[in-house]
Amino acid sequence: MTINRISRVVLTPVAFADPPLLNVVGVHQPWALRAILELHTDSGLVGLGETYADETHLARLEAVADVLPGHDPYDTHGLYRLVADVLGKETGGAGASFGGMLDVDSAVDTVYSPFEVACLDLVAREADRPVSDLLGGAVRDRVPFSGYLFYKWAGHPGSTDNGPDEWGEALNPDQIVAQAKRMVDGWGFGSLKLKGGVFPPEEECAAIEALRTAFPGLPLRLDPNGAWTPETSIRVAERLAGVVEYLEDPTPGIDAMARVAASTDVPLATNMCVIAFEHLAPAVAADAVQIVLSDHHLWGGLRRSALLAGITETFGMGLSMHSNSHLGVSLAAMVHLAAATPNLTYACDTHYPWKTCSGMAQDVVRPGVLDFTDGSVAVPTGPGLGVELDRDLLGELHERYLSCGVRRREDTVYMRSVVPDFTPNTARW
Ligand code: GKR
Ligand code: MG
Repeated sequence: MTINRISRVVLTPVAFADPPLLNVVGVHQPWALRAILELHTDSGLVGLGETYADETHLARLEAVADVLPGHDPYDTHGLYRLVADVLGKETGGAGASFGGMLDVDSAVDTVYSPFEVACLDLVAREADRPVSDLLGGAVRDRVPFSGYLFYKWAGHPGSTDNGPDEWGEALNPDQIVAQAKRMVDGWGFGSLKLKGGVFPPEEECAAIEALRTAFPGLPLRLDPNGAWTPETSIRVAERLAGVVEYLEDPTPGIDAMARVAASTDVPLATNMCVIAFEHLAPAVAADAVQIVLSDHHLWGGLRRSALLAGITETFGMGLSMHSNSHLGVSLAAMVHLAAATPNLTYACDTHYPWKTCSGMAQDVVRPGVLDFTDGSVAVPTGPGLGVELDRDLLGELHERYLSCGVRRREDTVYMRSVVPDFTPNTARW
């Protein structure tokens, strides 16, 4: 049998409009960045990946892209070694800023991830099977997502018309409930997550309680990204016991999370204190978290995320899925992974509904495959990831990248351009 080798690598940074979503470190910039990876083979197949596009990360992706031609897409272990070799001593930090929220020690997993996804896309396309089959097969044919609610300004302060965007302002419980109604009515979400860490915890608890009244049957989550001290977290857990299905990263760090966990029965989830394999042993030993949020962009691709799922199952932990602002190639990969992960029983996060601004092109994949019905996305059954690039859309979003001037995610810098004395709210309350 002839093995298709990678013959050409194309990396395209793109930008899409993003509303002013507030979080613990500041506010989303008007443009969110992503990089779209294409691996072409001798035989004309194209495998796709999607990742962050902060400039340091892009430079690292380019360095791997330069040496990849000739590589066998089946050889993902070899690919991992190759990425580690190329990065060499340059592995400090993720290379993506995560708005300033996360401290990642090594770039190997984040750089490897889109290449691995694109290799699996290639292998699955060649086999004429969906990527989920390479991960053990889909155990569900739809993947449920939760509606991701954000406090937000009415519009971006510097926007040309300076007026509200189509979502409008959400700075109090009533406005959060209105936002949730739009999410539930438009997408059919069957659970809701509120991004907190923006206002004092009493206000955010009031928003959760308002959501509980408005949506009596829906599981709710609150994620302040470590904005609270352990004492405050314990107080919030007492108030929201029986109201939230979990509290996500109430306080920063494994030790502080363990203190909170020891004082409450409310499950604690994280995508901040357990973000790499080396964090699992100390977190388990301290019984710091009951649910880990996986994220294939951060954990080194789909198969390493499946490995994470096995570890959480072994230790009796729950598994959920984290998201950052993303496009359809990432959504397809998330759906295949979630479909093929039996113990991923929580609805996954997604920022996808926020890509609705101003009638502009907002994705790079051809429409029709990844539609939300009843808050869930059908697992694509076509070969590979099941999504195809629309070259016109890709070109348009790349042009926007070139003209928008944003080169890295900087929530705090952007916030300070509006509120000069802003400091991140980490462990503030
Ligand atoms: O998009 O502002 C945001 C979120 O706060 C994101 O950066 C987080 O990584 O969604 C994330 C989370 O669950 O912590
Ligand atoms: Mg989180």
